[in-house]
Amino acid sequence: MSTQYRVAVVGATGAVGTKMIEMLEQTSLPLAEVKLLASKRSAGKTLNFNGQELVVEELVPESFEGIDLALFSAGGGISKKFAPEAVKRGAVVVDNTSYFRMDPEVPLVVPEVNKEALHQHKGIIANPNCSTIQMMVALEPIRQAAGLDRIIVSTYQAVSGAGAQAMEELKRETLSYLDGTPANELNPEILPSGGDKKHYPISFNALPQIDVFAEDDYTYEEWKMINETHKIMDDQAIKVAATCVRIPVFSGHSESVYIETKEKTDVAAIKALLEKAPGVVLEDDPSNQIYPQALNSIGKKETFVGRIRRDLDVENGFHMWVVSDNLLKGAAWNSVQIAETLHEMDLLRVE
Ligand code: NAP
Ligand code: 3JM
Repeated sequence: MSTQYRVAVVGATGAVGTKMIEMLEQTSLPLAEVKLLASKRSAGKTLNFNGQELVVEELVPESFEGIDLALFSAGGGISKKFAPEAVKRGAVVVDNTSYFRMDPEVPLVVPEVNKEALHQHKGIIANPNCSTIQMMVALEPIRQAAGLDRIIVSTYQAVSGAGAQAMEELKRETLSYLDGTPANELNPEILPSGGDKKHYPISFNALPQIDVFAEDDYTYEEWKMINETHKIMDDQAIKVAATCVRIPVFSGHSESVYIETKEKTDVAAIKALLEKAPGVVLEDDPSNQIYPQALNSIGKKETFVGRIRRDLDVENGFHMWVVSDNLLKGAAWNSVQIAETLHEMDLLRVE
């Protein structure tokens, strides 16, 4: 096929947007044009794309005239208002925010797991939450082989998942604390959640709150992991509980995942499955202290899995450690991978 795509990146100056640009520099998609969009504040700024300086433009509905593919990561409010404007003008939208994820008309896709759902798209495809994506990549091969009855996950999430300003906050607080400023004088302004009333230091801390609190005292981030797992695996019966924690790491989300399979299996079988699973790198050699680490995941597209052990009390219960670059597989790479998959399936168009 000779089509070349005109692509818009919405939120191009952000933590996710800048990684979108890097992923587009590496993509196999044939590109005719890349348009960078952000708020009025950034209009006129330039960003490098494949050695070329591109000027950032202010996002307006007309930005999408002539655009074939729009990658959104500028917050739910922007997606709500502008994704329909993009579709109206003939663009396919891959949206990184939570705004459309649970809409039954919108496929929620991790290509390694449920790319067939792309056939149902009506112009908008949702990219799942970063913490959900890496967990799905690790668990889908096990679900296919032995079924999944229950998942209990605790996350150790990097600050870059909360945006560029949160990364600055971690840096400022760390330097300030090491310079002698007491913890109660660090003046946090963003974390744990920009949208909540109180703010706490992230430097030298662990905050068991990501996004705001919701039903049953679970946070929205925890509800995202629960609801999105059901939708992506197309199984409402999987029991899921999540505890999401922010830690003072810049990039790379880590997760302690406990599962109970429906059928009998063992550690050796799970390792053999993950060894050949798409998008997974098995790093599991305790005798040589080999296991996934957040620092090593930075810049990589894969999900790293290790520390696989049987539960000592529950038959068919297993524990593992799952790590991935939250800005890549958790956001920018999964979005560009969705676009590449749409192209391969001849679905990168609005009917
Ligand atoms: P960020 O670093 O704060 O960047 C926000 C981006 O949005 C910037 O480019 C900003 O442009 C742009 N923006 C803000 N207000 C805008 C407006 N009124 N019009 C146009 N552009 C506007 O945040 P981020 O970490 O990149 O995250 C962006 C969004 O992506 C999040 O809000 C979230 O919904 C989504 N996200 C998804 C995942 C995932 O798991 N899939 C992970 C992280 C984030 P300026 O530079 O002009 O302000
Ligand atoms: C990750 O709308 C907003 O303010 C964005 C909040 C946000 C989200 C979200 O809900 O879209 C920040 C960071 C996410 C996400 O991926 O769910």
